[in-house]
Amino acid sequence: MSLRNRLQRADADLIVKDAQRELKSPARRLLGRRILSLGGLVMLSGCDLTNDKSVDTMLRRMSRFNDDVQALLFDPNAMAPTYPESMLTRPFPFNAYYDIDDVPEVDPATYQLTVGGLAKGKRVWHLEELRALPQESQITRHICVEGWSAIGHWGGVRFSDFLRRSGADTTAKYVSLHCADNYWTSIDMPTALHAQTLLTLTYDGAVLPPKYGFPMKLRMPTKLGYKNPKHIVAITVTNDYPGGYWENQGYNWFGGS
Ligand SMILES: Nc1nc2c(c(=O)[nH]1)N[C@H]1C(S)=C(S)[C@@H](COP(=O)(O)O)O[C@H]1N2
Ligand SMILES: [Mo]
Repeated sequence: MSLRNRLQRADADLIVKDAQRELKSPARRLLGRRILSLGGLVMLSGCDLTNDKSVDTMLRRMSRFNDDVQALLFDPNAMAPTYPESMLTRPFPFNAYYDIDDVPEVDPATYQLTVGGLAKGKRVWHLEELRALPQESQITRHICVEGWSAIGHWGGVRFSDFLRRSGADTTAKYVSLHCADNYWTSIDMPTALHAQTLLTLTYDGAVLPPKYGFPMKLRMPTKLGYKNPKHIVAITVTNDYPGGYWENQGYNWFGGS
């Protein structure tokens, strides 16, 4: 093999490794290992991999393909692990796309949560109304792709309950969530309706503090950290793919954990 060919080969191996990382274990199990050859990837993605842009396009297509596989494998009745209080991580880490000094201050007196899109029930919610709904609590593990995980205790309203009370069309594909800090993400409807998906108003038995998302964080133990939005101000039910802050920069959209 010439040096040039060897270099190209090393590149190809790196690309396959990247793709393997994108296409996480459930997808690998489903498809078997053989498909993850460079030739297989090229065939699946329809990209020729002659430049960085086509590699990027291929990885994005693999990621969208991975979304479909994860959606197929998602079991709405399977529960994420829960933990005893003795295993709580203290202090629970803070993370956002900015520094802790820049956490948004949401005024509870004027705060409104709006529900838009494919919903024909209650459109505007005030904090007191959310607090008056039946509350649940859970101790689950939050996993951040930046390389840490932590066990926390959240309490709040079952999101499926909230969506029904808002008259949401639960046959729609997506629920998008916009935040007071302009962060946004979106989730698939089966996850929105999962029994452990909670619109949380408390952390560790007290009102959710600003750093953890006051007045509320949508907590999904079946999804990675970046899919768990804090400081939500608007919820939209839609069939149009909404993307997300990190998702639009290449993070996998389904983001299952
Ligand atoms: N509004 C908003 N929500 C967000 C983020 C953010 O920057 N803004 N970051 C996400 C990421 S990457 C993580 S890991 C968790 C961190 O939540 P925590 O501060 O409660 O640990 O919030 C998620 N939700
Ligand atoms: Mo994260």
